[in-house]
Amino acid sequence: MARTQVGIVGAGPAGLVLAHLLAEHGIQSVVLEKYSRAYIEKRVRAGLLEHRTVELLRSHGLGERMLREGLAHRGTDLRFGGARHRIPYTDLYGGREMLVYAQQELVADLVRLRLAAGGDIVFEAEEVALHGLDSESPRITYRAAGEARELECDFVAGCDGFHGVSRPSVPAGVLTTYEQRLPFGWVGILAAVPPSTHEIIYALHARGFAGHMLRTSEISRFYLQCDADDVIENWPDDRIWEELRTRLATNDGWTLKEGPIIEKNITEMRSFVIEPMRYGRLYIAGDAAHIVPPTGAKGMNLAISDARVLAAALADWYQSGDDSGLEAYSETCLRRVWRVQEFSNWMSWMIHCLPDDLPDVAYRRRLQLAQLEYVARSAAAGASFAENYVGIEDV
Ligand code: RFL
Repeated sequence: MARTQVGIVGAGPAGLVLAHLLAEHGIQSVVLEKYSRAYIEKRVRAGLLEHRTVELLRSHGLGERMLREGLAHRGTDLRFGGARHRIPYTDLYGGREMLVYAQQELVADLVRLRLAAGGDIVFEAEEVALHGLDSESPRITYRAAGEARELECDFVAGCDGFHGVSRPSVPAGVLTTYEQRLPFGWVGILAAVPPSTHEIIYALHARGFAGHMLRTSEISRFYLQCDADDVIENWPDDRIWEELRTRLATNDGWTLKEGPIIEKNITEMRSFVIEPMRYGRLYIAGDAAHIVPPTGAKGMNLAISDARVLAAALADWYQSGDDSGLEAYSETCLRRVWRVQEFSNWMSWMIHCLPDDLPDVAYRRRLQLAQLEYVARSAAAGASFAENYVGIEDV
């Protein structure tokens, strides 16, 4: 049986950042990833990095390409009632910028750097199963390259996303689950067209939310609010462009650049948290432990934040036997998780068209406008938005 110090399930942002940070402390790990390297390096997801995420990656030598190719961002364009309102979040939050850099590019960088440093990542690891999590030497069984394998560890890090095996490996009754499904979804598209904006657009229109996010100078990302149970077959390309034109329109002559759609899908808007984020020697991080609706662009940032907390706690344990960081892991992470839950929930309700069957919907729509006006016009409200959006430093 093979042995390592920390067995990491999942090569997403949480698992890969954790492997890097542990290696800096001389702690060995093996990362077990269900899919191929080519697949995870092409999987389109997040794109907006908080200032503290960028600083973490940069300060650990993981951000060289990200800093070269990423697009720095200093403000957001909030649209409602046909007017645009710029929220200069960098000015409102101590000069901190955000960076647009696609998640799959970051994953590709983290994989390349890990392998170059001699790190162990097993791709296409199938049938991963966790055993003895309440003992001092948990084991992971899996199949790779056609053979059954077993890995003994001191700790298991469950970084395998929302649909992984780590969370379901915890015995029933240990975890408390909190969840909410929002009554709308997002049609997300990637189009081969230069951006029509320098800054991310969030627009509320009577027909629903529309968002224009950025990727590169040739590729743009757009989102449209749809029904929670809608299917992508209802969204031919013509309808998507028509809705984007209508919902993003302003009364000052702004125009939308259109081009071929290269990818489209529907994302559900879900909030989910488990407590605690640990069981015995299993520590759960990232989407495996919590999900936020994509509105606030927080999921990947939160996943990397968990990895940072876990790496520091494990380093203390290995260096001096101090287990206080590990004992506090769940509580430390959950403080930020709930701050981000509240922000993502607040922003989601502010920027989506409320469904007609919601109780008191007429009243709530008026409140929503009052809220948008306040964020757009008040420096204090703008500063609160900025602190959360750019990434609150201490929670
Ligand atoms: P990941 O990225 O899902 O990685 C988990 C890894 O585990 C593997 N895996 C397994 N491996 C072995 N055995 C198993 N049984 C396994 N099951 C799964 C998976 O293949 C995968 O490689 O989780 P992690 O590391 O926690 O990272 C979380 C982020 O990926 C996620 O929160 C973000 O993508 C969310 N998100 C955004 N986050 C941001 O910070 N900024 C954004 O701008 C942003 N935009 C978004 C988003 C998510 C979106 N979708 C797809 C819901 C936009 C969208 C549309």
